[in-house]
Amino acid sequence: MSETSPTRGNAASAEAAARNTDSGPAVVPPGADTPAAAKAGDTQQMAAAMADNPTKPLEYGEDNGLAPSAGATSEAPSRAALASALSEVNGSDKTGSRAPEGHNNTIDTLDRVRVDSSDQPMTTNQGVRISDNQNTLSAGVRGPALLEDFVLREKLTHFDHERIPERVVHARGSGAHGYFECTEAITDITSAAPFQEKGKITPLFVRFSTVAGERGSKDTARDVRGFAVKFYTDAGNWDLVGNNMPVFFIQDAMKFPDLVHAVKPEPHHQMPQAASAHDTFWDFVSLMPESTHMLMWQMSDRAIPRSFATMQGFGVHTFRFVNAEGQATLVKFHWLPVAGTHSLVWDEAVKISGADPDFNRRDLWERIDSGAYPQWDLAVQLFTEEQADAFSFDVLDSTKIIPEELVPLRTIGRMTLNRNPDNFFSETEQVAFCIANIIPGLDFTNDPLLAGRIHSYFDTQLLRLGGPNFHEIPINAPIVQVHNNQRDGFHRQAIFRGRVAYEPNSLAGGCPFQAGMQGFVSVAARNESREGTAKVRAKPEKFAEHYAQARLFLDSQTPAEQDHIAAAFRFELSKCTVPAVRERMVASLRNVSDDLARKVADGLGIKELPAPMPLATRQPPEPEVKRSKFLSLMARPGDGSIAGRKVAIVVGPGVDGAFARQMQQALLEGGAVGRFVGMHIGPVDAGDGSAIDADASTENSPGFLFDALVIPDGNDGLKRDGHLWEFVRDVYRHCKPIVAIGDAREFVTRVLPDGADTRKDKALILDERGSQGAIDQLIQCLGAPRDFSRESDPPRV
Ligand code: HDE
Repeated sequence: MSETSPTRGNAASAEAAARNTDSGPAVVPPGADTPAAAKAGDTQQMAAAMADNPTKPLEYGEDNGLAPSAGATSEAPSRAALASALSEVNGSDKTGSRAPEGHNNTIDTLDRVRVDSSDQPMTTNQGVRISDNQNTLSAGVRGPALLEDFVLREKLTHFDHERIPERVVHARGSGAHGYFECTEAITDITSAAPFQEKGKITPLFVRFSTVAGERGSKDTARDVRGFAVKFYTDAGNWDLVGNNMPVFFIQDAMKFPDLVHAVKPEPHHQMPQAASAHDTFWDFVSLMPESTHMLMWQMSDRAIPRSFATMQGFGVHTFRFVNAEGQATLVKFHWLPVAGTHSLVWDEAVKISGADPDFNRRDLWERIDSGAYPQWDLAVQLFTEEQADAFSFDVLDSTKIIPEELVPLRTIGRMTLNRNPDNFFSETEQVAFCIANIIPGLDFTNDPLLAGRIHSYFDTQLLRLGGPNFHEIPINAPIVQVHNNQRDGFHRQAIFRGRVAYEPNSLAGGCPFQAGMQGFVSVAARNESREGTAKVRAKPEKFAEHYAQARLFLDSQTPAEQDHIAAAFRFELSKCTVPAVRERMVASLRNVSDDLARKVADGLGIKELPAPMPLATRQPPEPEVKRSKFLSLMARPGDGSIAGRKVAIVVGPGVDGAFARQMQQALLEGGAVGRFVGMHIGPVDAGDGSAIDADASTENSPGFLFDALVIPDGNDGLKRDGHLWEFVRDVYRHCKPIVAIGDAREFVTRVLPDGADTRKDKALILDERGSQGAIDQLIQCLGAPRDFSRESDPPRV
C-alpha cells in the first residue's frame, strides 16, 4: 500500500478513480501497482510528454510542402496505455489473446482464411454441426415444413445472395498468383520497392479479362484483353492495370462511359453479347477519329490471343519513376511473353467460342497446374520531359505509342505465374485493382485518361464489393502493415485497440504517425513548360493528329496480318445495319490507307469510296517513324518452346499404338499435352493388340481446339468419321501443323482443299512410317509462329 501524498495520491483512490470511464482526479500519478491505476498513470505520462504539436509550423510554406516532416511521437510507457480495455488479456479460442506488438493481423498470408474441410463435419455459419443436409424439418414425414428450420433458412438465404454485381467492364476474367523477380536493379531511376535489388522477389496476383462481355461470356471474343497486375510489395500494393494493347480508344476520361455504352449490348434488346460488331460501337468510333489507331490493334489478331500466356501487356499511360533524390523519369511499361506472341485466326476463334467458351481460362489453369508456368519479362521505356517535348505526338495522349525505335525497351525483371487460385470468387472475383494504388518511386502524369481512372476504380469497388473496407478482403490486403485512423463501415474486419482514431493525438503517443519522407511523396513539378494554370476544358494541340500511328501500325504488319485486319473490318462493319455507319468508317479508313479502305469497301458492297473524313488538324506533324518491326506479332516469336500447347493424336481402331505413345511422350517432355482423341472416350484396340485409352472424343473435342493434329497409321475406322474430315479441314485452314503417317497421308490429301501445297508446306508433315524426324518437325512448327501461306480469302473449297 503506498502512502497518501499530494503528488502520488492514495493507491486505493487512484484505483477507484481509474475504474470510472468519465471524469477523474487532478493528479494521476505514474507507477501505480494496480492495473487500472497503472494504465491511467501511463496514459497521463504519455500525453504529458507531448506538450504541444511540434510539427504544426512545418505544415506551411513551399519548402515544407516539398519535404513533409515525420510526425511527432512520444513513447508509451506500457502496452496497457494503448489498449482499449484492461480485459484484453482475457483470451479465448475465439478472441485470441492480446494484439501482437506492432503487428496488424488483418494482413498476413492467405493461410489465415484458407478453408480445408477434409475430415470435418458440416456446420452452419454459426459453427453448429448440421445433423441432416438432405431434409427440411417438417411436422411428420408428410407434414408441413417448419419455420424454425434455421439450417434450411440459412442455406437458402446465403444462396439467394451469392451473386454480387459484376464489373461494369472487364467482367469476364481469369486470375493467377505468381511472383516478380527483379533482374536489374534500377535504384538510380526509381526507389520503387520491386526494383531495388537484383534477385528480389515480389509476390503478385494477375487478372486477365475481356472488356465488353458479361461474366459468363466467351473467352475468344474479338476484344481488348485486360492485363492487371497487383504487386504486393514491401512498400504497399502497386497495381499496374493495363491491357494487351498499348493504346486506347479515347483521349479523355470524359468519353469512357460513352465508349462503354456504345460497345456493350444495345440497350433495347441486349444484343450482341461480347462483340463490337454492331451499329452503336461503329457509330461512336467512326465519330471519334482518335480511336482509329486502337481500332487497328483491335481488328488485328491481337484481339484473339491463343493464350493469355502468349500476349503482350502494356501499362498504356506514361507514368513517372522517381528516385530517392526525387528526380523523375518518364516511363512506359511493357510485358513481353517468354512464350512469344501468338494468336488465333477469326474462323478458329468463332468455332472455339461454341465448343469451349472457357478456352483461355482453361489454358491458363492447365498451364499452371501442369508446371508450364506462364512468364513475361517486364521492360520499360525510359525518357525525359525534354525528349517527350520533341516528339511529334504527345506522351500524355493514350492513343499514341512511343515507337521502340525512338525509345528502346529495357528489361528489368520477369513475372512467373505459378499458382492457381483456391477459390475463384474469393480471389479472382473479389480482387479489386485500382490504378491509384502506387508506391513510393512511382508517380502519375497528367494524361487526362489516367486522371479519370484514378477516381473510377475505387469508386466502382465501393458498390461492387459492398462498402469501403474491400481492402481488407484477403486477396486485396497488402503484405505490409496498415495503420491509420479510418474506422467502421460495412464488413470491417480489423479490431482496433484503444480510443484514439484521430491525429494529432497524445493519447496514443501520436501513433500512427505520418511517415514524412519515408512515405509516398508526389513529384512536385510536372513538366512546368507545358502546364498552364487557367481552368480549361481542352486537349493539347498534338492530340489532334489521329491517323499517323494507325498508319504506322498497319504498315508495320506482315501481308497476312494486313489481310486479317481488312477482313476483321469487313466482318464487323458487315454486321452493322445502318449503311451510313459503314460508309463513315470507310471514309475514316481512307485517312489510314486507301488500299485498306478499298478492300473493306469491296467487302461491304460499297462501289464508290466516300471522300476521306476531314482531319482535325490542318498541319499534321511529320511522324519520326513510319514502319516499326516491333509492331507485328511475328516480331516476338518467343523461345520456341512448346510448353502449354495441345495436340490431338487421333486414335481409332487399328491405330499404330507405338507411334501414338512415342508422340505423346515427346510432347510431354516439351511441356505440351498430346491428347488421345478417339471416336468415343475409353479403350481403343491398337493395331499391335494393345489398348490405348482415349481421353477425348472427336465429338467432345473438335480439331480447332488443338494446336496441331496427328493421325498415326492404321486408323481405318476413324477415316469414316465425318468429324475427322472437319478436323483436318479446320486445322489446315487455321494454318496449324498436321502430321499424317502411312495410310493417313492419302486420307489427308483427299480431304485438303484443292490447290493445297503438299510438298513445300513445312507444317504439313506426311511421313511414311512415323519417324523421329516427323516428331521433331512437329515440335519445331508447334513452337514457331503460324505460317499463313496456306490462307486464301475466301477459303478454298
Ligand atoms: Fe479500366 N476500368 N477504365 N481501363 N480497366 C475498370 O474497374 C475505367 C482503361 C482496365 O481485372 C473498372 O474494377 C475508366 C484503360 C482493366 O479487375 C472501372 C477508364 C485501361 C480492368 C474502369 C478506363 C484499362 C479495368 C471496372 C477511362 C488499360 C479490369 C471494374 C478513363 C490501361 C481489372 C473495375 C480487373 C476495369 C474504369 C480505361 C484497364 C469501371 C473510367 C486505358 C485491365 O473502374
